[in-house]
Amino acid sequence: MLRLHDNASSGNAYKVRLLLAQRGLPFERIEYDIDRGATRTPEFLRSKNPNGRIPVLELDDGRCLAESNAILWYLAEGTRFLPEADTEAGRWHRAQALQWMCFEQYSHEPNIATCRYWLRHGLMSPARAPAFAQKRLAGYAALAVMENHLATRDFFAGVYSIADIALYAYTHVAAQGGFDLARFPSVTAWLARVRGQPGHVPLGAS
Ligand SMILES: N[C@@H](CCC(=O)N[C@@H](CS)C(=O)NCC(=O)O)C(=O)O
Repeated sequence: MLRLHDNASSGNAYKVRLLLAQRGLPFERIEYDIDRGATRTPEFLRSKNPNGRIPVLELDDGRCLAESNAILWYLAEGTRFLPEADTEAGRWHRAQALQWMCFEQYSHEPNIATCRYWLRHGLMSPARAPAFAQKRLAGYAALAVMENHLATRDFFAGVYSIADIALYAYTHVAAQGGFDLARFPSVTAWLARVRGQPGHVPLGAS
């Protein structure tokens, strides 16, 4: 059985739990206390992820795959969650899915998820305030990019795909990072469309 090295409040891990649920794939969860360095032990670094982070998907034969979006790609290949490249339109939507997943990792998650983490884990301090303000600005800029794209589209890459899953994970809890989603009506409508997909599970219950 697939094994997910996991943390219940992590949006990166939730991406994987959501796709596993939507694909109906059974899996075993192993919870890590990331606040106490549970993913930084020599054993974890040696056998699960040398980069010391969850999520990690462990296959039946013991191979381990890290990086949430790489895991999504692996699990989505050959399914409706990742467009096929067998037509020009499919090839385009597939590349768009990758484009938005790169955007998520470079422009969205480092800002919105980090603000959420700092606020929820009691990590705010006067020394951190300038970095927080900078991430808040960059997070709002990412939300504005999404708003503009979604103003004329239902989903990020043509149809519902792993690009939507990747971006949903931290956008739907952006308020926990101090972001006001009411400013982004197209993003808010898209969140509802994603929640309405068959097999959707919420972050807390997945
Ligand atoms: N780019 C990675 C980021 C993974 C990541 O930052 N994981 C966090 C939890 S969301 C973690 O394991 N933190 C524990 C640590 O860094 O020690 C991904 O998308 O999977």
